[in-house]
Amino acid sequence: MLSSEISKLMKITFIGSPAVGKTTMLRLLSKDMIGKFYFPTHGFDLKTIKLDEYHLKVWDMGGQGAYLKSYSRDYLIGSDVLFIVTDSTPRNVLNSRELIKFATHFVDRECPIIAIANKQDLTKNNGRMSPDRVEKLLHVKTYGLTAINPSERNKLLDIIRKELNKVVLRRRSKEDEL
Ligand SMILES: Nc1nc2c(ncn2[C@@H]2O[C@H](COP(=O)(O)OP(=O)(O)OP(=O)(O)O)[C@@H](O)[C@H]2O)c(=O)[nH]1
Ligand SMILES: [Mg+2]
Repeated sequence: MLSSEISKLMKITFIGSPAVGKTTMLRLLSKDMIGKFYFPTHGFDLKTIKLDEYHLKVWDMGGQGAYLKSYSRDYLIGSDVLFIVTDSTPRNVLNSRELIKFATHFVDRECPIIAIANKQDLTKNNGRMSPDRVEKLLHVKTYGLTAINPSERNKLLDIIRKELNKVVLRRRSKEDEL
């Protein structure tokens, strides 16, 4: 396989607390039906998705503690972009902060860690914070999303495309330096 082909095979990883919307994001990407019921992911789910010239392997990790602790290491290794998904409530964002610290031990130094402030359809009365506020608390680039809304598919694709393009550019400029 040519190195240019390898660079188009990308591993995208979603991690986050239970019920924040990781599987819903995966379903949004793969155009599966998005239901309102919550079925916790046991272990992990994996789908391949074609985006422009990229072949994405999207890993969706069950958020319950047992899964996170037992699989994280193998699961996170080799990620090209790591998405920390939060439901945008203060309590969950604090958990996400811990999760970011934990994950940095397992991903490459070059792997971008990006937050998704999901459930932006919820009202502020429900404790939903804006993506800017979440970004200030997490200190990582943060994008807002409403994953249950099928019309947000392009928004999520644009986020992934933008972050992958940055990864590829960084890698190319490193290669040029050699
Ligand atoms: N209001 C609202 N609900 C959402 C949104 N995204 C997901 N949900 C709901 O949140 C619940 C949990 O969604 P999942 O995608 O299964 O959550 P998860 O992060 O995969 O959970 P685990 O597999 O347990 O880690 C479901 O009832 C979804 O319908 C959103 O943007 N807004
Ligand atoms: Mg899930």
